[in-house]
Amino acid sequence: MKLLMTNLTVQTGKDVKDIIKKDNELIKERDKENKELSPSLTTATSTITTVTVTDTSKDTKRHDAGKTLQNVNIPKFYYPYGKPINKEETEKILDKVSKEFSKLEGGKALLHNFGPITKVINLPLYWKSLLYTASGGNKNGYVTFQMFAAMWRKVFSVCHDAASRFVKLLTVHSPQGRDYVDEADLIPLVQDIVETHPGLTFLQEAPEFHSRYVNTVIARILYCVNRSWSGKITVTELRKSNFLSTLSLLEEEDDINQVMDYFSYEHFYVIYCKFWELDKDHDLLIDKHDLARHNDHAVNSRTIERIFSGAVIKGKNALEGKMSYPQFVCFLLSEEDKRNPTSVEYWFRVMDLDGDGVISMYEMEYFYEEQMQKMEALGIEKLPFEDCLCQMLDLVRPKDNERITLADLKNCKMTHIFFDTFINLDKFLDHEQRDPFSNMRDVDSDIPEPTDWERYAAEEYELLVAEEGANDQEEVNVG
Ligand SMILES: [Ca+2]
Ligand SMILES: [Ca+2]
Repeated sequence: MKLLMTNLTVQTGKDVKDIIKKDNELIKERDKENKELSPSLTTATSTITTVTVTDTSKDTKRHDAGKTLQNVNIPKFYYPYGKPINKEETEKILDKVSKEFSKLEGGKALLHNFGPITKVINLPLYWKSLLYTASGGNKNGYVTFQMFAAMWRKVFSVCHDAASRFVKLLTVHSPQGRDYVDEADLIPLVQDIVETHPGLTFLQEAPEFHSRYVNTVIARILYCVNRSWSGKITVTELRKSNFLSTLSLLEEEDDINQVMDYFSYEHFYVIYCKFWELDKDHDLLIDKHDLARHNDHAVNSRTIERIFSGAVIKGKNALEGKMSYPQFVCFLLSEEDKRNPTSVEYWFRVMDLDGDGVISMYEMEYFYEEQMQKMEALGIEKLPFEDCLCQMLDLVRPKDNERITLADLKNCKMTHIFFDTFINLDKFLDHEQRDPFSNMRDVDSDIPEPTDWERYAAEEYELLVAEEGANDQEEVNVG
């Protein structure tokens, strides 16, 4: 079947007609053999229908051929939101769930009873809080089978794939009927993970850390998934991301630190410690002077100014010249992995001073000036701007040599070097001393190499642990 599809795309006119004819006969034959086509076969066959109709819309004769094919009784095959569950199946599922409820005292399920219920309906374990909340558990204090069944029919009869179900479950009680998930919607989900994941049991004794962990995870989710920067995660964004598959992974992986995307406790620990160092008064807000101290003033002051100017961080805090903790999470992720797509956008916003969508020579010079001053102060031989510019144009190879667009930078494999040249002197000098190709990722390798962020987080974690060990030793000695 696959072969046939490939042929169809390269053939035109008469050939297509012939193939359709043959295919038509083939389908009839198969229908005879087996009335119920297997799902994969159905999909493949019907894909041809679509191709035919699109390809021949201008040609009546060929269009007729398409029609002939459509007249064949082909079951619906295209389910952009997943295949709906039929009535019979729904009843079966609800029957199973009902049995689970009947095991409970008074037929009432609390959140901790939702693990088995979630598994009975074949959903990933950590969807349990979603199901509980969507059934009215949070409001009511418990869920009855009737409440669950009402929710099930409301959500699962209209949403048939994981992403749309996820959004619907989180927004089912929203009065306006939203089609996106925001920061606040995700709190109960991550809170439940903190409370019940075996890899976070040690946090039971430190509830004060729960909200910090929850905020970190949610900031990371938005950073990676919410590609539109709107604060509203849509079904499409969710589908394009790896978030739901990562969420399923939590169930199989007891060591949460192995789940590097979003959930790693070690990553959280590093981010939070870095913030704690800067936030001297611990009000969970930092200003530009605090941020400037990050990594021993490695980030240029012009860059810091830009971050606080409203180019990157927005909202009430930003107007008051403050950066919130979730905003710091985005900063650190961007600063430590300048190859991440969100990071590229982050630094592009910083460097595009006039917001015209391109980085001009003037803008590069503005940021490079400060690098030159720093090099002078350190007594390092300076690379003149003209030479630096040549190097950068060579590195990025923009479509237009006069300016650099976001697309140019996204296409470039060494975008991190470009940004560090203007933003971070330490890293710039580091790149200068290294062979620029030495830390390029091996694209052909099967094993995914750690990202710059993962590498940074692992190193920092080691350092922090060693520091803590030394402090403990000191205390023992003093004691
Ligand atoms: Ca503060
Ligand atoms: Ca510009």
